[in-house]
Amino acid sequence: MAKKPSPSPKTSNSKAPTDRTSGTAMPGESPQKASPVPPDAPLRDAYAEPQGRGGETHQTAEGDVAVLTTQQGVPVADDQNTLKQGDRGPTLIEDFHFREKIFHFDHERIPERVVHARGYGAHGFFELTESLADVTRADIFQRVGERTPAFVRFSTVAGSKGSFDLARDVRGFAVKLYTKEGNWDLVGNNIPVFFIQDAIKFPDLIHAAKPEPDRMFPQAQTAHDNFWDFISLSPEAMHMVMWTMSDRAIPRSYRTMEGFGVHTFRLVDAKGKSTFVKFHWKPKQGLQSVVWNEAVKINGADPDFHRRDLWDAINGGDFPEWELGLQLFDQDFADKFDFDVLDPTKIIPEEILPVRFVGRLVLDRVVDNFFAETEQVAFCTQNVPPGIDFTNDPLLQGRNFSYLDTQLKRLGSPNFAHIPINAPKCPVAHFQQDGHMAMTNPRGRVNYEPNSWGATIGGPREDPARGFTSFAAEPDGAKLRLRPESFADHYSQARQFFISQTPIEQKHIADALTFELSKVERPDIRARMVSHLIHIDAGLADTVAAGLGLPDLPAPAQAARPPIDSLAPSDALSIVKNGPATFAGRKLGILLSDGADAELLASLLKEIGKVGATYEIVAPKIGGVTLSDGTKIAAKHKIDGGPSVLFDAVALIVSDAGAELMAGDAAAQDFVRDAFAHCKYIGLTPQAEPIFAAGGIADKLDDACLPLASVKDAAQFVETIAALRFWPRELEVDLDAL
Ligand code: HDD
Repeated sequence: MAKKPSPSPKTSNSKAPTDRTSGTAMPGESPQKASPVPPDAPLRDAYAEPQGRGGETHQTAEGDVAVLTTQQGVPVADDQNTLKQGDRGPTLIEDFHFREKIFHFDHERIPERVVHARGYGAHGFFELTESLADVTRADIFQRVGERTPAFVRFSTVAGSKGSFDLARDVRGFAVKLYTKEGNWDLVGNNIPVFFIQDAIKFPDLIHAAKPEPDRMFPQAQTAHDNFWDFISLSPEAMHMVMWTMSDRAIPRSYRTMEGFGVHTFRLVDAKGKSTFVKFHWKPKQGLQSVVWNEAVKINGADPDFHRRDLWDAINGGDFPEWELGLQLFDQDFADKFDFDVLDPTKIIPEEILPVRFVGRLVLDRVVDNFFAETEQVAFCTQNVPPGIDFTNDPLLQGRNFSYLDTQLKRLGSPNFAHIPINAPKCPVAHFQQDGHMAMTNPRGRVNYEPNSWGATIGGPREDPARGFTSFAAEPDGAKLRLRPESFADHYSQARQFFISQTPIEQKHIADALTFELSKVERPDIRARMVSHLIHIDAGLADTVAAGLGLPDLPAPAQAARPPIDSLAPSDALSIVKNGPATFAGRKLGILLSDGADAELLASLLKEIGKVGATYEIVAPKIGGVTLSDGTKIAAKHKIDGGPSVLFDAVALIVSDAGAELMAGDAAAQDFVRDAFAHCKYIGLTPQAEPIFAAGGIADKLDDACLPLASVKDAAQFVETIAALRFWPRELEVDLDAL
């Protein structure tokens, strides 16, 4: 808005400023406040209380209400107006309260994480269910039943802090365990392998995946030239690409994904004997993902879908839980295994080496403050307690170097371990001191060792028995800059992953590759990618090539080592084969109209409650509906705010009149069409038929469109929807044509 030259303070009261004379609200101001201003009223008369403080925006401390103070503890009298010379300024730099408030605001942001910027955390505990005293001295694994406090942060990798939750991406699964012998950070992902074998390639991988540097798009997605250029030039990435193009990269919830430590680590016992270990987190909730078309729509309907899901589940007392599983093996197994156990692009199939379950991780408390906890939490792969140790996996070795640097950059001080979320919950005693924001400098006269000040004031001492000792690994050979020959097979396990999927999961992988590569502008990059797929599965390569409209199938990429095509499929790699057994923890969307059958609704809600699931009511108006028995029920969503993509299954309980009204509503049509296209189970009263007819699917209803004709049907419906999706629909119906 144009400003007139400022009148002198002396004349300022005689005439209201131009901005204030219209009687309409200025931006950020409520119309009610601005409307009483007569055209030429002096500012103070119009806006101030008799005391001249600025009207009803002041809320003063009375009774038990705390007094607002500055950071120095000085009580504040007026937080609405800066200190001015006269009514209309200028503002005085003497106003220390204003200066401090704005200064602090100006510094509220810290650098977002260079990767995994968008994340969400929660507190909980780890409980040991089986002692590992025979293989490790790690304190956390000694006493069955003992609980160790935990903080977990889930994340996407590529998107910025403000990006949407359902990007096609790897999910971070970082666990901080506050053990009695120091913090253990297991900084893993929901995918057990990584794109690259050596940490020196990490900056290139991430540069290629993030938005392209000149245009700064696309945000939070790998569907662009740079990513596929890099990937198609890095055959080692092929195994992980199979995972990221699968539905694993669009999980339904953080609660329904697995976590993996990825690398081979070591457990070390009191005598220094080492056992190799791979860590797994298996969700009690079962595995579940969404489909791509649904993910795209969820991002619009609720960009915070995963955050809200975790928040609601924990606050609703439905605490997510994972079992900690270990694959333990010795050097002999490592020597005989088909691949190098130090290669982070390889798994050890569970069928070859079963997972031993030794504990559970439960998340039972949301954070008090997102910034203080989720944003400031600092994970470092090198945080391990005695009894847990590293291997020479070159990716892990590089990570151990990187994370500490990152935390200094992000949190701005070497004292980031003093921040409560990062501070160990066991005693800490050392001579490190000072630096920015030091909170817990050592006390006393002595700040060095060795010293001769004696036990009382001399400070902490080393403990060769309790202290961390590294496993005494023998050096492997000469100093070289090369990739071992044993890391050279890039396709065999990619193929194994693909053939372990159900047909519908294989179709989703082919669809995802076709979609992503169709966003790549350069045809040579598309073709180069297909040249790798030929080694993974000929049918997959053909489907993607046809989907992209490649004129010819390219020649196969040159393989550093001929792929093994005899690896057996592994059921553990499929999501569909590892889904839940009940609808527990899932959400039913119930679309209601006025006149909906009250009895039927009551019995459906009862059944939903019985299995430990939740529901949300969707209705034409947010005020809710009046049911057949005259009772009113509030809605959680208006139809266009509660599309069916937000739910695991849907039910439509409507009256004839209600259905007729909804049939003409595009949002209601989308509600049923999307639920159908995403292979969801749908419960419907006979009256709902016109909505399906308007959505163009009345003649396609199948075995997963279940009648809700009477109260008796409710129990059967809730039992059936435990299957979550009716996949045959996608193989039988051309859902793209809907
Ligand atoms: Fe990393 C963050 C997981 C390789 C360098 N990484 C970060 C987070 C997760 C992972 C879950 C987020 C932690 C949080 O929630 O705060 N990273 C992995 C996995 C990898 C991996 C499973 C391979 C197996 N990372 C990796 C390499 C490097 C990094 C090879 C560098 C050499 N990662 C970082 C980082 C980040 C990070 C730059 C960014 C923010 C942070 O550390 O705290 O240091």
